[in-house]
Amino acid sequence: MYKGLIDRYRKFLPVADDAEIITLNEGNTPLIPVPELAKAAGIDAKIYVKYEGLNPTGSFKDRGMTMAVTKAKEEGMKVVMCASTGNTSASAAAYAARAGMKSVVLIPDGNIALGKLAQSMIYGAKVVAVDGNFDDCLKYVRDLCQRHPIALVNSINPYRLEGQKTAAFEIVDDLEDAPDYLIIPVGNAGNISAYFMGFAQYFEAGISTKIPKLWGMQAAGAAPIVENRVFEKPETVATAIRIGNPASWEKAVAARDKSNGRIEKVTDQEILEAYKLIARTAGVFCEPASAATVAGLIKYGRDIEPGSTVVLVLTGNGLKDPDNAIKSAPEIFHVKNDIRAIEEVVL
Ligand code: AN7
Repeated sequence: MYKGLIDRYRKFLPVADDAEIITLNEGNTPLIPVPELAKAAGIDAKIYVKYEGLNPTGSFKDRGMTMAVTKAKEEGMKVVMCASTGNTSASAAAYAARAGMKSVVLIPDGNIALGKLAQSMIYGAKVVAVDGNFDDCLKYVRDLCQRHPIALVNSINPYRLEGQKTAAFEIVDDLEDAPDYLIIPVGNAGNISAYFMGFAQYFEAGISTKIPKLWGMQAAGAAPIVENRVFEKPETVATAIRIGNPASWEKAVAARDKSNGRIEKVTDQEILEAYKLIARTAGVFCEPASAATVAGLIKYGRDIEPGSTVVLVLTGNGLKDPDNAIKSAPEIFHVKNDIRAIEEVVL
């Protein structure tokens, strides 16, 4: 039976032999071929999506959280805390519940997707909605965790990246080598850094023959790395990556440069078009931040060498953000309770 990513990749992870593993059997997510996207982008490439929305709380954050909460528990902590644009808070709340610990989450008031808020609440987190943005929340969390015995579980916690790097392992294990390109959304910039670690470790262990070019995608209204400046007021429909001063900025730049990759921006309009495109052509529903990868493929795909293998990381499930889904596809037919009225709209 599959027992989660710590069990599967233990020899690559800093976990003590006798540690109590806090897991929801995260990881082992499908790599789905999407030839429809090659067609839409007009390129000759084998394209796959790594559908991280199928993790237990619906995002890639669970990979990091199984590690971070396992470690916090081992260290005897009773409370975990994070700042979040939504997914980290949902995951932290779930794994804390699993561990019998408390969780406190700081979120930017009014700027997280509905599903993520619902998750944090039902898993029993103390939800603190701050009149500020993610970057403000992270500043307060750093301060509080320094002054109180609370485990910080944002991705500045190094165990988070250790867990998240396993997604790179899974991709290589599935493809039997690394892809040529990996396209990934960039917010706080932890995940692109984690993928680089994972691909580099497998390459150094001789399991893969190359390290993919990492292409990070930021939203145009929250593109600090692309423009090399802090965004004081980040703004984007992709609230998951509405971050103006990423904590892992330097790590992400190193991942970009060492992999011969790039970090680019895509507009909200491009993100929303891509969000609909992948749902309608491939039958895959992801959240807007994840669709930034699809937008990036459409926008920059002409630079991909013909015959390449490309993986897009779809970091979060579309169900997280029902408001944007409904806004993006507003046509719905309201009819009378009557066969003729129904027949009229059906045909
Ligand atoms: C769906 O939950 O930062 O570049 O607080 O939820 O590693 O930050 C979420 C980030 C991409 C960006 N896609 O990853 C949070 C948070 C989705 C996300 C990202 C996030 P990083």
